[in-house]
Amino acid sequence: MSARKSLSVSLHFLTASSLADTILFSSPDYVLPTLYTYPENWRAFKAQIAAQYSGARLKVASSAPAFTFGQTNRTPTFLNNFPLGKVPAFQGDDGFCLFESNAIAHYLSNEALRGSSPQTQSQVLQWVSFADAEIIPPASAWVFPTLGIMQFNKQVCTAITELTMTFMSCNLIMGMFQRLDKLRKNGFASVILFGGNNDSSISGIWIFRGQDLAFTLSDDWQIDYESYAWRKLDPDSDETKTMVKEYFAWEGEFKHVGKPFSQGKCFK
Ligand SMILES: N[C@@H](CCC(=O)N[C@@H](CS)C(=O)NCC(=O)O)C(=O)O
Repeated sequence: MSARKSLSVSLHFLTASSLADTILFSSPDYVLPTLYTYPENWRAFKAQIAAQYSGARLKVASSAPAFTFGQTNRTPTFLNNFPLGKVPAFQGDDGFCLFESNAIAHYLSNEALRGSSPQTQSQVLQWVSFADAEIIPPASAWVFPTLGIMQFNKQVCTAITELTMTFMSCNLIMGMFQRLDKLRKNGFASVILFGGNNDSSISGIWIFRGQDLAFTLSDDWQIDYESYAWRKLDPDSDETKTMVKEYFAWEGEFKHVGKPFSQGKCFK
């Protein structure tokens, strides 16, 4: 059989209830191989799906008291096993620790899933890499708006978020600009901090080269943009013309914000 024919690619959509079947209780709870995650984490699903196909035992710890995302993964015990503090994270009944969802899925697989020849093994790696590099970034860009995480993402965008302390807010803008360093050739932004302590907002106008918001292209760029609500501006509308004028001049009424100008920063 040619390598091409021997490979079939399937896309699996498993519901949370079918994934719950992955938990096969055959020994006391505390010695079960455990996957730490938060509920409905698609990265964890990769490992859960592999375990479901291979029959590997797996306990999913995704809620209190076993695991609380944002808390348990910051404890010294967790960080000692998983220095990045990220999930999914796996600990075997022998104490073996593993992070990175693809590695965990690989570990929980069997030969049928991993491939039995160098060719099929490489093809598995090919599709895993293909999904990470070619599918997930654009899929995230399409899915996030439907979840309301990112409302619009074309050409000219404005972003707004509510904040407490003005000095923190300003560091937030500069931190975001620093992380976006490589984007400088392709984007320009004027971001303004409005209001004072306990009543401040960050709002800005971004202009990007190309048709899509660039933030999904790098993990590092995604740290900040999800905190903001994005709205596409119509370049021909009077509202946009006024906003562009005000944001670039750092003066004006800023009607849509309703707080006084505090300070501005430009990304260029
Ligand atoms: N490349 C990693 C990504 C893991 C990751 O980014 N996990 C996030 C949640 S989806 C996390 O645990 N973040 C916690 C933190 O950064 O504090 C994988 O595929 O497992």
